Amino acid sequence: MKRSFSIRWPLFGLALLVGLLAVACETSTPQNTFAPAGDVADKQRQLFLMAMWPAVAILVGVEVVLVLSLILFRRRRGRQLPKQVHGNTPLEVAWTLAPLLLLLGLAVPMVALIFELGRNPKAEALPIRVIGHQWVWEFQYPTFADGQGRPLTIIGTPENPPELHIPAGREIALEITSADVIHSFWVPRLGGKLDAIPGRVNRMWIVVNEPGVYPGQCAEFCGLLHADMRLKVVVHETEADFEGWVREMLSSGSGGGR
Ligand SMILES: [Cu+2]
Repeated sequence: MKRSFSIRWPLFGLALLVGLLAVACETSTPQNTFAPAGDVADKQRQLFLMAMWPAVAILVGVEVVLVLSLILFRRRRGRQLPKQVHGNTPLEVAWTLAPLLLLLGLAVPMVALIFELGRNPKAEALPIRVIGHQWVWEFQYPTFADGQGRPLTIIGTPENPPELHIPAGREIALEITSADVIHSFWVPRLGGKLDAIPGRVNRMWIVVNEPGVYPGQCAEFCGLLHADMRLKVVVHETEADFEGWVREMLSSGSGGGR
């Protein structure tokens, strides 16, 4: 009888999938959460890896035992049915205690990290208001005002996304809100997403240690031009560089209130 099913196609599909999966290992991409450039993103990555590696070890361990059992103890001609067993107290106690201990062990550093990430920004942090609009971000620096006392304000357009300038090494207190619908502020290399909700201020702190430019985007579908609701975080090497930018913005009048 001719076989209509060939093992070649599933193998080919598997190889293709593994190849595609391997492409995701590239870490030099601009919005990669696995290439953190700030304290918050780095701690979030630690949290993820702390949960992932034990899970990978358990998956591999269980799968190896499963596959070996399937092969070694499969039904063979002439082989007797093995002795049938029901219940094994030491084994059952072990597989109840082991996950319990593992979870408790993971909970201690994880809960501590979650609290650290969720804390309020420090008093000396630089406050910046982030306001989501359909479909552009607005940034206000309440500590820097123009001649009329209006805060330095940066707002872009969907074609020309705004830049959020900050100094390296200093804690930044972001106060995130929205003027219309729900948006989500996300700069993957600096920290996780936080929703921008009308009528509510969500707070988040970030510290960026490496000067550079970090792209981000709205991460909550907010209407037709959602995909264009981008931003760039520009991190200045020193506080003096940053203040130079602030003065330039205020004197050119491009920054003052809308
Ligand atoms: Cu959006």
